[in-house]
Amino acid sequence: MTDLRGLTRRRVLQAGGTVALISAAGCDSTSKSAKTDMLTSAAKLPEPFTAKLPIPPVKRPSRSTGDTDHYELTAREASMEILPGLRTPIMGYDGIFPGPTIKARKGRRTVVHYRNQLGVPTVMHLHGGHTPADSDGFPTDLVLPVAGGSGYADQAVGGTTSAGTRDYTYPVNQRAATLWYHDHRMGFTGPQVWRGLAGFFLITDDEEDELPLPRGDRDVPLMITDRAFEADGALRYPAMDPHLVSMPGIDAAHMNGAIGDVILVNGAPWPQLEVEAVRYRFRILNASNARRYELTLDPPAPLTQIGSDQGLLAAPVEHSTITVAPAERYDVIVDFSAYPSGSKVVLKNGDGNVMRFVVGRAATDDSAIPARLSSIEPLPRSAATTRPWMFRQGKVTSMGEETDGWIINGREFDPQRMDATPRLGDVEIWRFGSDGHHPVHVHLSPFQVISRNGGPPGPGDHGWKDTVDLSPHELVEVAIRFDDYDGRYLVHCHNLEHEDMAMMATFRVSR
Ligand SMILES: [Cu+2]
Repeated sequence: MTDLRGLTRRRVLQAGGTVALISAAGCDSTSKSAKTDMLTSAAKLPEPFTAKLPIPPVKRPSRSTGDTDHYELTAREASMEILPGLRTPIMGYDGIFPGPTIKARKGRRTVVHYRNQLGVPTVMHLHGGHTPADSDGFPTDLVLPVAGGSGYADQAVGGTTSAGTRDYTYPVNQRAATLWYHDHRMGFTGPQVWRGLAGFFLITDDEEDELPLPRGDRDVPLMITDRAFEADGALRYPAMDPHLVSMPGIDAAHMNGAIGDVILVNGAPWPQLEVEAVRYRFRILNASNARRYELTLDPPAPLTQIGSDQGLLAAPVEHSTITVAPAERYDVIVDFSAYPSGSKVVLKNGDGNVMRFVVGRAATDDSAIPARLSSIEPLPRSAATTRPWMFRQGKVTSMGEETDGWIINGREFDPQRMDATPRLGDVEIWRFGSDGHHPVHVHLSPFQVISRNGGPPGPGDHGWKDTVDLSPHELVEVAIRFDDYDGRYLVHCHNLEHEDMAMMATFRVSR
């Protein structure tokens, strides 16, 4: 990784506090095999299904003009009760986790006037947004802390700095979809999202409004994350630099990704939701740093998928299990009228719990799942340009020294290097290969999966996607069109610990 602030490892060691972590991890050149030990909590954990499912508040615009909605959003420190009787310090958009939900309408511009009241640089990225480059949140386009941020200016390698505030402009010229916004600071995205910097950004449009899908209280966003907690309620994350000042990364034992032993939905541990015996729409987002989920209902019922990362599918797809990799979204309908009143239905992750639904009385339900949801224009399956992107473990440079990390096409992230230069308006075929589990995310443009390991796309590959899950030694081909905006964007692994240890690459769309 590019040196941050020119600090050497020795100077960080002299700074104290992080010595044990570094000597136990960063200097351990024998750790050939990347493994992830689950982070276990020291805090007393609640019984499952004792918390009520929170619904993140919907943010109100500070003002709306003819075609634009303006929002004021502040990242700041706060504390919240996640585990009963304990306070957890967080970094939160508007001081809450998840951050407030922003609801946007296709065709109406959204401007977020963002303010960074934290003590460290941040970068806001709208995941899944079709966004001009200067508002996309490139990892070194840093929003410095409002107070005393100048010391971080030299971390903006190949990027820009904003002193305390920055306006992000989203044209929202895209179809209805479940997007989310989160931090994207180079080298520190993992710990800063872990501490709470993530929220929903929901786009609606006329096409979706015309469908008889469940709405109102029966349209429920579910942000699933895993975390671990110290005895005092603080979040446990073994960052190389616990103050997130200069040395990026996580200790070597967790370089495969931070996995916690507590599953949170909308910020609450294994919560419960009382539902009526009708159809519900759940917008499932895996906002975890590294954990993938195998979701089923117990007792069994179908999870009828109506949408993916980038909105409605052409037609519904019934699943008994869905595999959701980090940053992926699954929009599903569950019909609770299939269960007797009083049933307790658990959303399981393999053998583990995620949350529980308690089915109440029958109620009027005028919703339906149309056989045809949307029309999806297929992108051409052949294109002039095919690009390979190989994701694997490899040596990277951190603070001037070689260490284990994650690389793409044999190289670590360099924000000043262009790794690909697609032409505006072109369709290209991108071929993603992997040595392990890597959820691959492309900024700017949605894509269509056209093959998996030479065969047809997988059960989770339908529709327009922006993140695709690769299992070990897989090869996935996608077709992608670079529309509307030129400039510099990212392709990267959305396992946040991989991302922080250099598994990103840059492409520039040119006219
Ligand atoms: Cu990865």
